[in-house]
Amino acid sequence: MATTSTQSKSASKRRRPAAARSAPGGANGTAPVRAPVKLDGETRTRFYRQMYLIRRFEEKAAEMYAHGKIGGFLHLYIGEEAVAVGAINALEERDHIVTHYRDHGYPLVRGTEPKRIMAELFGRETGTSLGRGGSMHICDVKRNFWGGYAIVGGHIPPATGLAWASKYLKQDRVVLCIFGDGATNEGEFHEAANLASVWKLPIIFLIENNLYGMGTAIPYVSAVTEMYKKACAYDIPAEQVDGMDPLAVYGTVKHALDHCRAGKGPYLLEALTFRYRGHSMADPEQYREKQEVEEWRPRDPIPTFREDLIAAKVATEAALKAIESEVEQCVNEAVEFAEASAEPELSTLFDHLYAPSSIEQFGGRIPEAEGYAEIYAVPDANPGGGNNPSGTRG
Ligand SMILES: Cc1ncc(C[n+]2csc(CCOP(=O)(O)OP(=O)(O)O)c2C)c(N)n1
Ligand SMILES: [Mg+2]
Repeated sequence: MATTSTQSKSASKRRRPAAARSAPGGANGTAPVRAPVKLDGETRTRFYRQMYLIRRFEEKAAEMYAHGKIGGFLHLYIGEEAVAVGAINALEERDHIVTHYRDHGYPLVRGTEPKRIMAELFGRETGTSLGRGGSMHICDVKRNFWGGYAIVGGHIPPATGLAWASKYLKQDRVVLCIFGDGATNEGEFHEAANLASVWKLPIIFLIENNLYGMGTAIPYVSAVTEMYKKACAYDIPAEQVDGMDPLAVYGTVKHALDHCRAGKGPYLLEALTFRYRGHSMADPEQYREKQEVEEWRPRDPIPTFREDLIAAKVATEAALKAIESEVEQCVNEAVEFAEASAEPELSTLFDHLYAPSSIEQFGGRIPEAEGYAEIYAVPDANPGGGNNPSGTRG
């Protein structure tokens, strides 16, 4: 129905796009919705623990941010946990993961120690990036988790390059490249999707459609509001999947992996999900009604999956409570570890900027380090505390 005034048009755009909220469609909207896979009770209970770990880890991180213990940006994944758990459990260890800045959940599922991720958020030398990256740049190369990129869409071309390397070297490794709905409006996405299709690269483009890019609802910035439809421009098969159901995500990613491993080229998935918190800790959420967030509460993947486990007699209430208190302890220990860890020494500021081969090219010296002390005053404390000292937005 046509809108009659600017005001009503704005209001309708703020509401969730009806088309994107309907039942997930199949490959390019034509195939039937994929039936959820059946997994044994132990695996499903493990999925629950992983989702609960992400949730409690991030709730604790938010608390630490409020106390000024974590600086810079902090983008929470609360509400989207089923996507990471379903997708990453479907992968083999040799497969690669490349993602955006909302990145604490993926390494938690991949097996990175929670205390090293928390230490990274605290900017400590025991962190996953030795305290130099912070929240948006968690990485764990040993587990083929390549991070954590802050530039929207910027990681899609390098992820596609990894897929090209895998094909060229005949490694049978698939790349899982994760990004938001907003990133699909960036040129990098289109350029990478095009070449991935032309070269039949083993890459899964996994879009987390949480309805917003920062404070902008999808219809304001995207002519196509159902993300999976963008794949047809590059002849890439695509599906929507319920991103609040880890089993649905798992099954769909497995299917996409089979497609990639068979040499048929890329696959694109759109996980329909929702973030219950603001875009980042600095977001006052003025662009959406509280009611919209409440409407999504019944679909929260954690209590719903918990209820399912009990109803199916996969786990008892007591068993799940035991898991929850073990996770609680694990998160508290992560904070204790981070607090007890040292900040990186100032004298190491220029370490790890270049690969060893590049340093050799510079005659064993780091160019940026030259004359540093004379040019810059050495900061004696963190002036910004837990808030964004640069004043930039992101
Ligand atoms: C190239 C670029 N433009 C703008 C920004 C600022 N920015 C940070 S996150 C974000 C929203 C991205 O939304 P989406 O891709 O949907 O991911 P979500 O945050 O919803 O998970 C924007 C615009 C940026 N980091 N990089
Ligand atoms: Mg988004």
